[in-house]
Amino acid sequence: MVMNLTKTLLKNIDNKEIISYNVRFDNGFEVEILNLGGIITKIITPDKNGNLENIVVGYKDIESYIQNPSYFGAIIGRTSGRICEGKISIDGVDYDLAKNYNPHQGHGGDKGFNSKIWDVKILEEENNVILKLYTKSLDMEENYPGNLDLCVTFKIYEDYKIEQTYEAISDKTTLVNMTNHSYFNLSGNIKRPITDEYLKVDCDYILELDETCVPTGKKISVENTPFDFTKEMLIGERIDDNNKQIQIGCGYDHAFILNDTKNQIKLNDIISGRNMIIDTDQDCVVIYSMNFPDDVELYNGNKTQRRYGICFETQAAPIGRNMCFIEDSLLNKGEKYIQKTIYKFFVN
Ligand code: G6D
Repeated sequence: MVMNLTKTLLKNIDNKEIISYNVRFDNGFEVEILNLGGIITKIITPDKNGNLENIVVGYKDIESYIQNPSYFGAIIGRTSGRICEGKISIDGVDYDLAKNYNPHQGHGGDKGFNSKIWDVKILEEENNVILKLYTKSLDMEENYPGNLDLCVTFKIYEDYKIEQTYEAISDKTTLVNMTNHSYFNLSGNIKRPITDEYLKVDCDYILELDETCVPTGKKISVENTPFDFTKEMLIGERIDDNNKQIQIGCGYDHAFILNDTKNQIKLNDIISGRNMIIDTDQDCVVIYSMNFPDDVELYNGNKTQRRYGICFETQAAPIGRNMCFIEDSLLNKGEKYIQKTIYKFFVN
């Protein structure tokens, strides 16, 4: 395996170094990850004509990633998605979490895992490079109980595959529900909207959202709805349908309950010929069609635009009304949280 690994010091903040780790194989496959939030800034793959282009949405500069209002590419935690009114109860003890997604908590609170500077260890194997990211989350950080030891592993294979493993262990029973918040766009260098791309999801139900975008606890069959991707469908086909759940999310911003199969999510861009498959051990994936873009400059010189990226946030069900689904995020004292999600890329 011929590969280049480049570490680059991007900036010093609060006496800590923000460093990018760039892995590039001789076939052109390139992945770049920051120690800040484990942010994926580049996944470069060829299109059907061999053009190497970035298929994740990203900002122009590191200052924008420090703010990262849209969580581009970041590790999300302790929890993903919203927690209804930021209220949880664990072993009979009530906790009030930050309402940074007013009136709810979102993505782990005011300072979630996306804002941490992680320690990084690098290992090289026969056909892959492993980046292991480590950090701690202290007891009552963002008002969650328990001292957490965390490790997120990116195993990057030269045959266009990224295997992510999320691990956590806590000295008290707490909540952990992590994910990655990359925005994918297979057109390459964010050329076209993701409404041009086709999606297939092995999912028969979504979680119903209330008007404030938290789960009600009910499931809705996708049959004959804009959420039915059981057969490949153009993302733009029904994204603006006159459907109550679409109107609540202003597009897709919903937890799709995944069938217990492999390779549950398939994204396909016919014009570039690029394909992506996601295989996860998680029960859900929140699919977010970038309905609320921020106004920050991207690496291609444009401002962030609506529907120019799509997120597949593999996770346990977000915690909704009456703390529904909280049991899916519980991590008992001394037990290990583990999640595996694999991204595979190929050209038709
Ligand atoms: C919006 O509702 C969406 C979230 O799902 C997304 O994660 C965030 O923007 C970046 O709040």
